[in-house]
Amino acid sequence: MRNRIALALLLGTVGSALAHVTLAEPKAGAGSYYVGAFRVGHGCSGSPTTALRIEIPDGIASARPQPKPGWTVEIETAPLAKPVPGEMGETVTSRVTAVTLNGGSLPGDQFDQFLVLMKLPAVPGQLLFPATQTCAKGEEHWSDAPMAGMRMPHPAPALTVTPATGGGDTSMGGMHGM
Ligand SMILES: [Cu+2]
Repeated sequence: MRNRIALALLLGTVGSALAHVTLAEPKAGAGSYYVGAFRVGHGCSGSPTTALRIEIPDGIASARPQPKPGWTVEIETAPLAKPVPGEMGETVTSRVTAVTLNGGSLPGDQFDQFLVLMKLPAVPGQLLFPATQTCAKGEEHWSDAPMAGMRMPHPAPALTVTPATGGGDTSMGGMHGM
């Protein structure tokens, strides 16, 4: 732990200038449909990004990645302990646990965004989306949980789910997020 804190302090000033892998819009209302734009700010020490795997936390009822030209989408699922009713009256028996885009090549000095449409939980709180960035040379794990007052060297993309407004945030609800 001591090493980790020292490293975080050391990287503090550098980290603030770099974009890491983050969510473009880090706040959204509970129960809403939210398009998470996972932003890859740079490569691995200059090496181009060739894959991004994003873990979808418990509490996200549905997650649908947007196809991206030049990239292949892979969706991982796991069975639910207990089936739940779906949005269209069907029975849902599994959930998306991770989304991976691979096969592309994002130059190390450029950025891009990878979109996932998600149904957010009804309860406010913070959600983490640990991400693995694979590059032509090397790999970065953006999986650090936030700690009060500290700048982590590899923070996981984080979303703050705010109390539902009952307003515009749920505008897609009537269309089932599609
Ligand atoms: Cu960075």
